[in-house]
Amino acid sequence: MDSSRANACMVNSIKTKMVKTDLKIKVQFFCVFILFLFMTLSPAVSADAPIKAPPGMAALPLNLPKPMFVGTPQNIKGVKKLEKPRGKPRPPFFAPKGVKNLALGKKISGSDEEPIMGELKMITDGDKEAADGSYVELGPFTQQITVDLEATYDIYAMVFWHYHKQARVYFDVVVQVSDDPEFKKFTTVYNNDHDNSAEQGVGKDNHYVETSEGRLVDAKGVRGRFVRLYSGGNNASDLNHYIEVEVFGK
Ligand SMILES: [Ca+2]
Ligand SMILES: [Ca+2]
Repeated sequence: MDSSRANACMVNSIKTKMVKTDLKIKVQFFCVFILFLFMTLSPAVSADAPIKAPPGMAALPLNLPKPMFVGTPQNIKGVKKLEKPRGKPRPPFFAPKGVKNLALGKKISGSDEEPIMGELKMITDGDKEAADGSYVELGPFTQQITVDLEATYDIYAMVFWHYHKQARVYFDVVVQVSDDPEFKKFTTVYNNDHDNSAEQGVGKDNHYVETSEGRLVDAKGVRGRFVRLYSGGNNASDLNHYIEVEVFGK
């Protein structure tokens, strides 16, 4: 082999090496790019993706009060059939588009018209905060309050707050809907009175810990004008409390 051929051979070999190195860099760059894409996109995929509303439905227009405690409360013992706290925000509740809180500003009557603290009208005044001065304290044992919506509506959900300054469980929580103020006929949408001590029938629903999210009950479109809520004391005392009751329908 003469020297010029040897040189040409060497140049070719260097060129091939350069092309290989160039390809290697491109492959490395591509891998880094894919890794970058994966890292930036994967949290959005793994986190709770927003749940899409079914056609014609929308999430309830809820406006929640400030939470007063976080985490799992430890001070509640000996309550049977107690629901485990979710530990994360409640998923959206979908109802037909256009539902609104029909209870806001509506008249309240009940078994204790002269509360120990506060006034019944505070139950539908829109204030849902946990502070002293924002809740109504009713007498001990079984008590009921009734909201008059002033017209008959299709009711899809109720959200109610007994108390949320500290973790509490209220007993004999029964919710009924009726078209007549005497409740001769009614539909029960929630009942956790497992021994019928409130005499509204034996319920199968869970006990639950009150939080700033309130208790949301699916009313499944039941028609009615009057909404009645019973309770029979709580794990801390025999007294009954309400901060707010919302009734969503149209
Ligand atoms: Ca209120
Ligand atoms: Ca009971």
